[in-house]
Amino acid sequence: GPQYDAWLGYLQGQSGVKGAARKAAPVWSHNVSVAEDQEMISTAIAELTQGLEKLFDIKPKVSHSAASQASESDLTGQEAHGVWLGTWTGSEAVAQAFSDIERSAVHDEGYLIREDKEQGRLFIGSETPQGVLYGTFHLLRELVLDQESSNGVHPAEGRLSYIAEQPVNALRMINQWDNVDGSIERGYAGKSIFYENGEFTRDLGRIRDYARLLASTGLNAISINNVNVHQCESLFLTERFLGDVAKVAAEFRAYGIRLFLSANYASPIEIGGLLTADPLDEQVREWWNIQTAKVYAAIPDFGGYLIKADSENRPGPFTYNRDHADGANMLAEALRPFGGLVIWRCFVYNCKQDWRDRSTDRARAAYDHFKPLDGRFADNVILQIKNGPMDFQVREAVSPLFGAMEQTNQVLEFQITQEYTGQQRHLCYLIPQWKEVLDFDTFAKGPGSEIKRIADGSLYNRPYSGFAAVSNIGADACWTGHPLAQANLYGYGRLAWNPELSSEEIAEEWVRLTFGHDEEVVRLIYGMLLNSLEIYENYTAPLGVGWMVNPEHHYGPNVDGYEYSKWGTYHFADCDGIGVDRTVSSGTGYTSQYHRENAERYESVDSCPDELLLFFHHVPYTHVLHSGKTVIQHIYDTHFAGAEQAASLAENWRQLEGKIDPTVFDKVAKLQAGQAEHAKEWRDMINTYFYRKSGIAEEQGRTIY
Ligand code: BDP
Repeated sequence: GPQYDAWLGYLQGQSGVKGAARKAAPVWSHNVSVAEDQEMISTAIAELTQGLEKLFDIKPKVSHSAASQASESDLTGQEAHGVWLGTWTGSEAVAQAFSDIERSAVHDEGYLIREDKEQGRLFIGSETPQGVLYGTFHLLRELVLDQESSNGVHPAEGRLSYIAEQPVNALRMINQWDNVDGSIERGYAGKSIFYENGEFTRDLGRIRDYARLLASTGLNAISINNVNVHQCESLFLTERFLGDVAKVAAEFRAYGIRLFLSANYASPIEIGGLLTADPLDEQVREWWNIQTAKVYAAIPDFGGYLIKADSENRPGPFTYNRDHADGANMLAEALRPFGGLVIWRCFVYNCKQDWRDRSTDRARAAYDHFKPLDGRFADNVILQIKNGPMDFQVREAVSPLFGAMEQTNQVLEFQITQEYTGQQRHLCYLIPQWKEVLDFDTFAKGPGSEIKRIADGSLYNRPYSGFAAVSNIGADACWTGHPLAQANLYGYGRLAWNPELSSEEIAEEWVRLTFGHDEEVVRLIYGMLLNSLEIYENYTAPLGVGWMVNPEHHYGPNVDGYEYSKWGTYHFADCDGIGVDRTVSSGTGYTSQYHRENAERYESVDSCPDELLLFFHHVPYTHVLHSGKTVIQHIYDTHFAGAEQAASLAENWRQLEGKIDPTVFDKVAKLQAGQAEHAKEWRDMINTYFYRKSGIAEEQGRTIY
């Protein structure tokens, strides 16, 4: 169906009829020439022919020739129209289509595309087969977008003539939180596509289809099991499952995606029969060396281990009075001979500790744990840091660890799965949130030290860096539960490739690729996406304070759900005021974890931005925001507005009836109606709670309880 193909539907729409392109097929599209016999190049050819066929209803002729033959003489012959694709060393014809200067502008996964309209030729070239594959997906994307020529955004002429692309981030990874029993931690799109009932799936085709989607957005790495690794998944490192893991790795390899595994820190005990997992114990180190060698014997290009240790009841080096560097470096040593990486998560805090004093502010935890270790991690260790210090809230401050560790490799972790942002039942386009994080200036090396420059490794010139994110897909027919939640997966990949893309560009691309070019459809869905984050924020936890969700499953309003628990996620509302005092002068001192410019801005209630006020300060309900409203009136207003806006999202969608695939229409219509209802529940719970706490009436006399 149309939603299964996601953004790779090539305008086939609901009928699945080929050849929906309005423009004639370009002359070059009838022939494809290739000189290399390489798996990813074969993938590129298969994608190209399939895409051209779907879009133009033509069957391109593919000719394979030896590298030496596909040279200038070929190009001057009669059949000189066509696409040539290949690497600089593998295809002379491709290499010759670009100048030395042009070729030297891209490396590794970067690529060049040149369309020679006069001669009817098109070239896709790269240093690597992977680059050729990315170039091919780029070409196909442009061809689909190019079918729309009426507006100025995508001018018909010259759109293709010359393209040079280089990914900004080297590691562009996705994390599955799938368990071998077939469930997915924080999965809102059905069961796992990887596992069923304790075994690997036999449906490798679905995994391959997922690999296509990921590669088409430029992603190049995946970890295939939950960061909370239980004993059954620890066995992935052993003969019991390694053959299965290797088969999955092969599917991803064809699309240039490197496979990683989440590993259990206590594996030497759990599956190795040792009595300790002490990272400095010789036997333990040897166990990891041997086990890792076995993994590489099965999967020579294995990426490495993703580790959650000493966090939320997971084992780790603390048990042995060792620190995270000891733990990570032990694994780094086992992986180094094979070029593997340790990706060590910084989501570390004490989840069994109530609020005692400033030191127990959960927001402080990652920095307090890891900052002192800067410089101690092996060079093939990368720390994976969540975008914020708490946990993927709709609004929170950015993690102060970015910009705090000059001598440590870091990747930025986002959550595509909407754990705290409506669980793929509410519409919440997350790209604008991620953009704010990426554009945040840490001032680590003076102005211009944005998080995107730490994530891409350039600020500190780090050898490894990039993006990771928790996937939002499952066995659901449309992959993502809510069909429009596909935009978050697509956007994540595009942003990981190039963080300079705007939320608007990504949204428009996604809508056009997925739904075609009907201007009414594009305008409506685009608008819905771009407003959705603000709407969601309006009717949920106010002013950056976060949480207020039901414990455990995290769906739906519950203002005090976490208020008296040990998890460290508090709003401190009483009859006088609300918010967490994280200042140095009177609070937890968290603000001091930022560089001076930000520390000062957040420390003072006067300069703290409204949207984060309650993240940093405890204020009376009558405190006046920069907006001119009191905190309490802001809470009332945003919640009334948010519920109305959620209703209008549903209203907007209904206007699309008859204009898009009926199955998709119905599915989203139901979800949006549900969101509108649920938003009212949020509004009423939160407004009533704060009205009762504060006793302050709503200015306009609207009904609160
Ligand atoms: C939280 C989730 C939990 C994850 C944890 C993590 O609630 O299920 O295991 O993050 O990232 O958001 O490790």
